[in-house]
Amino acid sequence: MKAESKGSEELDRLLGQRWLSGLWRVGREERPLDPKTTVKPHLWKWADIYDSLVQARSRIDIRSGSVERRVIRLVNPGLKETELTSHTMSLAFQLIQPGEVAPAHRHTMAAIRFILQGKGAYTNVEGQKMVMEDGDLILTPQWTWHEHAHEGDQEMIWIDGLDVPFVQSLQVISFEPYKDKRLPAKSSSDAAPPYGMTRPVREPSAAAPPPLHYRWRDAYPGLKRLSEANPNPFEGAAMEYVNPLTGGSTLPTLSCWIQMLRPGMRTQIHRHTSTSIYHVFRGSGTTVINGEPLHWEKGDTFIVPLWHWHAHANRSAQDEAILFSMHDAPILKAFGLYREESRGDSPPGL
Ligand code: GTQ
Ligand code: FE2
Repeated sequence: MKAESKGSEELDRLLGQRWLSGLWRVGREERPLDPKTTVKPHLWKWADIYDSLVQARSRIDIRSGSVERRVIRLVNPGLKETELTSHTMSLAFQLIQPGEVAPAHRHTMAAIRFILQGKGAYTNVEGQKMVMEDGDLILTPQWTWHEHAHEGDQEMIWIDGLDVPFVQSLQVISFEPYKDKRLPAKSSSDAAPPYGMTRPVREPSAAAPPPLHYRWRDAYPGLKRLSEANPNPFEGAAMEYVNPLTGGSTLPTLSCWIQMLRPGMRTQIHRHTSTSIYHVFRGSGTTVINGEPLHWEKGDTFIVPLWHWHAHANRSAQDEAILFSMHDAPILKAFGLYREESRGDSPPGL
């Protein structure tokens, strides 16, 4: 409660005129015991996303140059004014047609792309051309030049995940279009190999570029093996895409995971101060968030806001469920703000 006495009102007014404020004006609601978020749990259905992309395909023309990307963003029902997906991350779907070029630019926001369907498109990041295949993860670290182009014959769709709201909250957004029509690609012999753990031996002054491309064909066998071995009670079999040069998270602000729930698997309920956005790559299941079930199937995307109790279940008795996800946990961990709690049971309804 704010102090209401006449003496303090006068003092508050006086302090206000001096661009000062007494800490007694801060109420209980601004100092909650538990973290409070305006981000709401939500499920976006694939049928709605796909239909929206198809409608945008014919109406949004990226050849004319007035629009640079054919992208549809997920809007959190708790963040209608800003049209953000969460308070730290934004997630979107991008569609590109054969022959199209999404022109080069760079920005202080970092981006990840998880490829959903199609063949023949590539992303050029700083001259390194990466051909996209379903299930691949491709990184665009902050302030790197990037262009997408499509040389194949089927439309391509992928997920874009960015740390836009976080970078916005720090007021450090910079965005620069590339000076030329096309971003030159290095010949494959000049390019650093984007896959795996080897790299060219360099002169001492030359910094090694981080890996940018994690292929499904490399990620899946490890995931499968983990799921047969030792699932984590809260996550099932979950693998984080790491930066092998640092041993750290996928990007400084974002951690990406690929996760398998075996048929019939139910995870235990927990909550943490990081926010997670999940995309259903395969299978179907249910996630209970603060007691409310969200039923998901292939192509759906859902968000678990921070400090919400949640647990996942694979509804099928035969098929594996695979979730791709993006988390803002690296931000919280970097500043000592990551906290996690478990209740050790599964919620009713799972
Ligand atoms: O493809 O470069 O969804 O710059 C948002 C901003 C995609 C991109 C987004 C971007 C891009
Ligand atoms: Fe971009």
